Amino acid sequence: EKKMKLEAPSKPELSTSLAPEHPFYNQVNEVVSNHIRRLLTEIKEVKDDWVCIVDQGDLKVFKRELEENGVPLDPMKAVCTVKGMTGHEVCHYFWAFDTRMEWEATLETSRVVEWLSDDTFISNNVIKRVWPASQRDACFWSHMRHMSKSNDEGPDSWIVVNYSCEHDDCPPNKYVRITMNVALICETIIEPPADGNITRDNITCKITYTADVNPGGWAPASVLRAVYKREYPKFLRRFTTFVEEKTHNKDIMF
Ligand code: 6CM
Repeated sequence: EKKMKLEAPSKPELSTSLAPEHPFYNQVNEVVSNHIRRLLTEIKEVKDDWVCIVDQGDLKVFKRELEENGVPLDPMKAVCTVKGMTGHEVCHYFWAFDTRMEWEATLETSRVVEWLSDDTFISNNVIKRVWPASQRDACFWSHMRHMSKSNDEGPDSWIVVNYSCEHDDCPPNKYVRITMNVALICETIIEPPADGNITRDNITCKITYTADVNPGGWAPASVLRAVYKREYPKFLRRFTTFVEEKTHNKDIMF
């Protein structure tokens, strides 16, 4: 079974277990491709208008100030480098529903609405209330995949996307519905040891996290921006510490 999984993704259309006739198939592939394209082109672009709001060396958070009819939409981006874990492991835990509440500090509750395939599910997440705004919730699909490589030399990469959607079993009725387009892309860098035996000491993971969140209605910009500045670095620290605890005494999942 393992061997099948390793061989299957050579064709891009086969890199998801979602069936091509599934109603979400085209959207998932399109959104994932856009994230990958955005990441690849941004590397080449000269410094654009991202402003660094947190710099802790191994962890940096950037934003672009954007407002629409008084609603702050600031796109966020964070880069974080962690040792001792692979991109596959980091993506797995960002995607995995059963452990989400162990690291998610901004959620009050989270439930699965529907499994679409073994790499994609829809969940409903109620976000803790932020005073003085009304409480929010979100409904989004979470999808994880291995990124196919253009050459054998480059780092191995994985991606998770959380993208807002609608679902009959998740109507927006109790809370203000936020919408989002979130991606976590991880590259695994291996420094090959002289003896050829790779341990966690030889592994570094480079995480790029992007979040476009629309608070879905009035939200005081100053409060929201303060929440973002505090919560995004906190999330990345807490989440990567969680992955480290989960993986440090387990076999490496490449
Ligand atoms: O990406 C993160 N978590 C994911 C899995 O749960 C998922 C969730 C994203 C939600 C991000 C929105 C948080 C916004 C919180 C404030 C909104 C309240 C408005 C009130 C205004 C005053 O992709 C980690 C998310 C880390 C969040 C900082």
